[in-house]
Amino acid sequence: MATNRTFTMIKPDAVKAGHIGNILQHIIAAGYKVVAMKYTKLSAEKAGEFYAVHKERPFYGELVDFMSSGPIVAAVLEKENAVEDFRKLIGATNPAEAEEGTIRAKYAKNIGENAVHGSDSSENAAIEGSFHFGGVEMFS
Ligand code: 3AN
Repeated sequence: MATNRTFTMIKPDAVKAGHIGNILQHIIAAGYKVVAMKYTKLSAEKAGEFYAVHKERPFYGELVDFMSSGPIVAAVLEKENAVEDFRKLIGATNPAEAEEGTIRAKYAKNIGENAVHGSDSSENAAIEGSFHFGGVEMFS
């Protein structure tokens, strides 16, 4: 089943701007089933841990500050070809380059505050899902 799951976060910029409902509607309309979901806030420490792969990148500090700046919605989603299709649904990292109609084109502010996260592989989806949810919080 792992290959049919991805992990997402609606980031603090999109939550603050009131886009939770519209983004969830977009995701559900694309055929995703919610396996787990929570409204939560990352501490700076937890955000740093989540984005540890980017530790050496120049934007790491900014990214950690931003991701711990306000509440987020974290979710595990299920659909055939979940990871790849979700990356298409959200669009490019930089919303200025995101295809029209994608979530980032519609709701993201800039490359740093880009509205949503989507896992880049099934392996990372499983790691990221377990970071936020215990097994008893997932319902397939
Ligand atoms: P994606 O989220 O599309 O997989 P990654 O994994 O390259 O993109 O980057 C993770 C996060 O780091 C992005 N979602 C974005 O918030 C932030 N980020 C990436 N590139 C930059 C950048 N050049 N400047 C500021 N923040 C960035």
